[in-house]
Amino acid sequence: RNPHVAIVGATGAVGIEMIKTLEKRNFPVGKLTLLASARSVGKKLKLKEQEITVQELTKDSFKGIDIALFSAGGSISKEFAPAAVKAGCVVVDNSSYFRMDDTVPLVVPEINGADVKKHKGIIANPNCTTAITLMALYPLHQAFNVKRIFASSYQAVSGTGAKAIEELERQVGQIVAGKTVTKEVYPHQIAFNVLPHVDSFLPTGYTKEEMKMENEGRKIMHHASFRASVTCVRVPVYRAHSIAVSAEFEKPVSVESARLVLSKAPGLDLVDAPEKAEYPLPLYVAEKYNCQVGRLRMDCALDNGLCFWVAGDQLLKGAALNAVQIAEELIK
Ligand code: 2RA
Repeated sequence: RNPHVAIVGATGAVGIEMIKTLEKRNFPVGKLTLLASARSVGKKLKLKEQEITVQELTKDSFKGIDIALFSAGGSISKEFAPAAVKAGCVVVDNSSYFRMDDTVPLVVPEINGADVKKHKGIIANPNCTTAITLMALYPLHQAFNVKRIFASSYQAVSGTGAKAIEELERQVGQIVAGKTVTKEVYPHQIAFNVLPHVDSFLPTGYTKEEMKMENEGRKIMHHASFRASVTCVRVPVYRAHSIAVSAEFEKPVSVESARLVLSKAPGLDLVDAPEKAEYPLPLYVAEKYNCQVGRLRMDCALDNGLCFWVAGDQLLKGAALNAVQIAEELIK
């Protein structure tokens, strides 16, 4: 029989994309259960013209459910994922809570899809910035053995959730109308600004978000010595992340050899003709499944390094698409 699927956090920005992605990819859903907090109970969402009413998430919500896609924050995953596993469910968790747990595979299917089968009930989805970056970095690693990267991210407000998307929209309108700008989500105005502050600061001066690239990259690429120095920046873009990367390799790399590797990489399109002003743009990569890479050039400050620019939809490859692809691996 087709699996009974639940989505925890169904009314959030990622949850809604999960429903759309299940439908668009014709995932064989036997039944869909939508779970959220009490304030969302009664809302109706559609899967293939079938209207489904959101139910309140409880510890008993998982009876008879085969796969539960979680995207409701780390505290909800911490509290409810074990109960879901106990009820016989396999959890695909988009939060950061279980990512570094040794018993939990952390998976980008195009990279380490085989790790899905090692699960003990929970499989973690990587941070969106990590997933999007690795879609270009991993093929290059396979060919040239990456040692370390230096990167800066340009992260869409969708990464903070629906309220942040609304904040950007509201602030732009307030500015255009000459009104006072109001802030509810970010510590500073995000419209016509950039914030070098994603997630919380650590004693080292990096943020938690910035360290995810190295921590998660090591686990996903099975590359324990991988190093990444990253600055994560929130930018006034709705739903696609972009990352500027300088990567240093063990084996000699060239733009031509890198281009050849990237042109064959799964889930990635090479958009690299700067002379024609063609390079990945977050405004246009939004709502696409594939990530895009461009601006390839030899790094002028590294002995054997390559610079590139990679962009991808934060709600899709950064979250909902990757989670559904993991679910697809589960039912293979
Ligand atoms: C962000 N990567 O963009 C984090 C969580 N989605 O805010």
